[in-house]
Amino acid sequence: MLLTDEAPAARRAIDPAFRRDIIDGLSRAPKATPPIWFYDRRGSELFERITDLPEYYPTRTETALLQAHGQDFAKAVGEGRAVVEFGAGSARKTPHLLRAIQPAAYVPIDISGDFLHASSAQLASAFPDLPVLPLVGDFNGPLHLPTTIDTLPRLGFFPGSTIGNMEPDAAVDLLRAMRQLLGDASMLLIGMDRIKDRQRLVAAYDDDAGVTAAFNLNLIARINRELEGDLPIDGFVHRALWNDDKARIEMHLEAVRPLHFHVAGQCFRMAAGETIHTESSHKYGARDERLLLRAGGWEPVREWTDPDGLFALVLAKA
Ligand code: AVI
Repeated sequence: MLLTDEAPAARRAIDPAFRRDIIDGLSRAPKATPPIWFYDRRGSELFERITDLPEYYPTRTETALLQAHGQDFAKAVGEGRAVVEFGAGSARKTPHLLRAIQPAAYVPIDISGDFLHASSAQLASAFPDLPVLPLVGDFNGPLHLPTTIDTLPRLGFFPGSTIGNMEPDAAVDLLRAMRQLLGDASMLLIGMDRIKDRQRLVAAYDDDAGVTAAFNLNLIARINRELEGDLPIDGFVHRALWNDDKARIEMHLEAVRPLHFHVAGQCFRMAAGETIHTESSHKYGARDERLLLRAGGWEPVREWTDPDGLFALVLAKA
């Protein structure tokens, strides 16, 4: 049962926050833009392709954990909760959880409305008795849950190690905001990517087929299309590197020659070799995970990992 009152995508205005974030990001030194702007329609499709790449272990490892431990989740979480998924995207992993815990409602939240509505419709037809209440929005900002779930205890679901795309202080703020949004009786099931050898990490963000490079470079196409930009796509290359000090993968767009371009009427210059830092993907050790959750107001209660310890699903209570 799909319940939605959103306007179709074609009628939505371009987000002025995109303009602000890109102009601010290109004006600072070093240049850095927030990763949320990767996810236009093409970016979301490219991300789906990334999740199927042989080098990109997080998605299949987390999916296997969700498939394998359904009974454990049901026992630990109980029936009749409203599942609130943060950054639902295509929600490909969600059916495993929904089947296992039999929730009373499902609220997928995502910034990309087109994608969200398509995946919500699919889920609603696979679970005809489940109220599916999609919410288009940025989970980093204020959100209002549908009033229909007011009386239900909530389970926040934040898979995919998306928390890793935030700086640790922002991650703590987000966990606190989730705690506030979901309420006292809530639980949170969160996916976190573990620290592992550098080679494996870098390969996951710089695949042989070049899909992650296309995903990164798509930001330039989006800026040109939506913000009257004239950045030369062939003036940039994709870079992925492991920053060991900060325990994170960084993605950059590196200028291959001196560049001079415009965005929304403003002029920018880059030296050859200078980069735009487009994404960080922080990785956490087992103790770091728990520390982060506690700092965010959540008490970890259980944890599931694969035999190689690549990825962890952590269940926490408010
Ligand atoms: C969405 N997020 C968790 C992905 C990650 O692994 O940090 C985004 C991504 N960027 C490049 N590949 C995947």
